[in-house]
Amino acid sequence: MEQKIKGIIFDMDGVITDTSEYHYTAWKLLASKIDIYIDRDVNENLKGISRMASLDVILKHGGRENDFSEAEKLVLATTKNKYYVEMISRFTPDNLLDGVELLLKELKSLGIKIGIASASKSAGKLIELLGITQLIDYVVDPTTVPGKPAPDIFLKAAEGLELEPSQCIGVEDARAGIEAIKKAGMYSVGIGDKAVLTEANVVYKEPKDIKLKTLMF
Ligand code: B16
Ligand code: MG
Repeated sequence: MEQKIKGIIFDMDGVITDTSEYHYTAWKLLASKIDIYIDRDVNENLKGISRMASLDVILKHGGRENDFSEAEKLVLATTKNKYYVEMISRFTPDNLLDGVELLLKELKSLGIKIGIASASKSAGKLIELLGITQLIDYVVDPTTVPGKPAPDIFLKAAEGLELEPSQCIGVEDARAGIEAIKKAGMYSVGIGDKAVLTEANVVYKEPKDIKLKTLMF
C-alpha cells in the first residue's frame, strides 16, 4: 500500500530549537518594567501566538489592558523583541534540540517533504543560524497569514509543499498550535507535556522521542 503521509510541517520554537525559554525570559523582563509579573503558567498561553497577541495576554494578566496606546504597545513589543533577538543571535547548530538533525535527515532520505509553520518573524534567521536551510523545503512567512490557533499557517505550508493537508502531519509544542493543526485537518503531534497538549493525536516528551515508523502511515 502506498504511504499516505508525504510531508511533515514543524513549528519552530519549542520543536526544532528551544527558543521558548528565551521568549519567556524576554517577556518576563519586559513585563517587570511595567510592573507585571508573569510565571510559566502565563507563558504556556504565549507559546505559538504572535508578538502583539502575546503582549495583549500579558497586559490583560496584569490588569493593564487599557493603559497603553497602540503606539506605546508597539514600543513595548519592539523592546521585547530586541531582548529576544540579542539572546538568539549567538545560536549555532548546537542549539538544535536533541535528535532534530537526525530526524530531518531521515525524513529527507525517505522522500518526505519538510515545512516550517512558525509564528515567529525570526524563524528564517534561526533556520540559517541552526544550519538546516538545505533540509527545509518550505517556510511560511507568518506575516501573510492569520496567527495560530487559526489553521491558515499550516494550510499555507501544505500548499507550499504542494501537498493536501491530509497528506501532512503537523508538529507543535503549543496548545494554540495543536488547535491550528487539527483545524487544518492534519494529524497532530505534540511535543511536551501530555497534560497540556490534551488535544494532540499523540504527544512525545521531546523531539528525539518521535517514532517515525508509527507516524508514517
Ligand atoms: P516573534 P512558534 C512563536 O513561534 C513563539 O512560540 C511565540 O512565543 C512567539 O510570540 C511567536 O513565535 C512570535 O515570535 O516575536 O519572534 O515574531 O512556536 O510558532 O515557532
Ligand atoms: Mg512553538
